Amino acid sequence: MEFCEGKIFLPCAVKSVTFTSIVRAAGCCWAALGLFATTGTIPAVEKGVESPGGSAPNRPNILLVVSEDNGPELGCYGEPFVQTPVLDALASKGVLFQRAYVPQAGCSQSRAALLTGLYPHQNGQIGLATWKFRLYRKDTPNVVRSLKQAGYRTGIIGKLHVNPALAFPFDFKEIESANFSRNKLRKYAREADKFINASERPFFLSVNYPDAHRPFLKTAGGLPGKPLTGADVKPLAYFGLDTPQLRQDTADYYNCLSRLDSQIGELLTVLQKSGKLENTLIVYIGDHGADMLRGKRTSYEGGIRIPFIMSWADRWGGGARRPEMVSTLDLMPTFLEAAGVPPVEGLPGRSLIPLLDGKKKDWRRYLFTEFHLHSAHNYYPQRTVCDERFKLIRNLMPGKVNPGYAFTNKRFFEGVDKIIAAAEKPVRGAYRRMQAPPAFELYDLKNDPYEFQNLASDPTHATTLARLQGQLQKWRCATEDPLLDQDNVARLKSEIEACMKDGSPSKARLTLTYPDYFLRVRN
Ligand SMILES: [Ca+2]
Repeated sequence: MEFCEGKIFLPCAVKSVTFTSIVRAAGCCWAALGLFATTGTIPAVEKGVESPGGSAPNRPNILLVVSEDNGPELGCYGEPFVQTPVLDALASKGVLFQRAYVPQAGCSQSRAALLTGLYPHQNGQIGLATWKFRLYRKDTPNVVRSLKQAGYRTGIIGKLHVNPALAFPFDFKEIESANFSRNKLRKYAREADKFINASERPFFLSVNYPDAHRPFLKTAGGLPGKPLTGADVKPLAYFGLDTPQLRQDTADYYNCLSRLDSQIGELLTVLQKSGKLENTLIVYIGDHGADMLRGKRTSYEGGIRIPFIMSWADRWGGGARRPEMVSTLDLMPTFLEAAGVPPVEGLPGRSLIPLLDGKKKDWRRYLFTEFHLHSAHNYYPQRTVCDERFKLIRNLMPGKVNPGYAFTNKRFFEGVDKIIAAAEKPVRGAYRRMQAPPAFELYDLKNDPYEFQNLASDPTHATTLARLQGQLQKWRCATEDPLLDQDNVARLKSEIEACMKDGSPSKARLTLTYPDYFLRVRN
């Protein structure tokens, strides 16, 4: 049990104004009512919302483009070998955020967070939907419901990947599979054409592309026309390693990004031809970093850092590059403000509109992320805080082996351990630390952007360490982190271990009751 400002942390007993307490207040009763009780509402989302068909003037359309498993490895972010002319042009007309993050480097976790505006530990989607992880409550406020209630048409093309899907009442749904085989790539733009041109009412459309998820397909649907080979590139810098295979992996990852770029080009052409481009707020993000060494499923920059580009006709832009730390948790407040919809109270994110309009001079000094698990293969909870220069990772099971290390390395990088063993000492140390993390990892992102040197034991950084530890604890208390209770850390571990069969997790055997005890009253 940890302490929050002099009091023992007690889930549900803490009566603050945070959104989580709204969820919990219902959740405490909901424990008696059963999971996902359909009775009752969460008042925050109802207040002040227009009736369907509401007619606030000049409400923009909102187009949210989400790519799969890629960090900011694009031309406009300075990546030298990849070809991404469409996204580079979008950035040159709009705004590019240089330091953008997701709250957790996993697909369902990231997507649920951006749609609800809540951290995974607040909304319950802490692992993959395909492994039974889910929102605590199906009536959790979300951007789809809010915009729909305000009269927006709502559409999604590509996968949602959040449980339960019915929590997100999209009017239009197409290509609901993940489509990792990259079938019918032209269908994305065709379906968007149908939806965008179906009505003059404003729309919210989320288009979710399969690239650059594994497998890294060199070509699909004839794209890219001239694929790169390993001889054309250098490995991603955060590997700290260089082999022909890693160069080939990097080349094929870039080929995925080029294909993605072409598809986004087709989508933007559809929007332009509809005549609605000028009144559409466009946001492009990745759902988390690449499925590479020290990438996806980690709290390193390769996992949590994403590309983030915004464009809204000529309202901002001219290729502005913003240094502020932003999160995909900022999207829901941004979209609601753009649509003239009152904000949902208690959300941790902030609208980007006042910032970009030049009306907001102060911005967050600290940004927070987390990790729980992906599937049942890799439970290793972490909490992270970044400031302008430093980053602190707190590992909540220090001394235990992180199963995520072997999961990634054996699955996709067979034999890489020998390469790591022959690498320079800081690189070897980084991989060893990933495998068996200490309680704290402190990195100087200014001088060590790829996180090879842990400064947590360096006395010259003791003040920074203490400051970030304090900020992290303050945030965990403010957001009512259920893993402040070490019993919850251990109980979820037990549930995960109980599904093991013949040395591997079995989805069929997995029973998850964390939505109950993460919110349970303790007294
Ligand atoms: Ca993903």
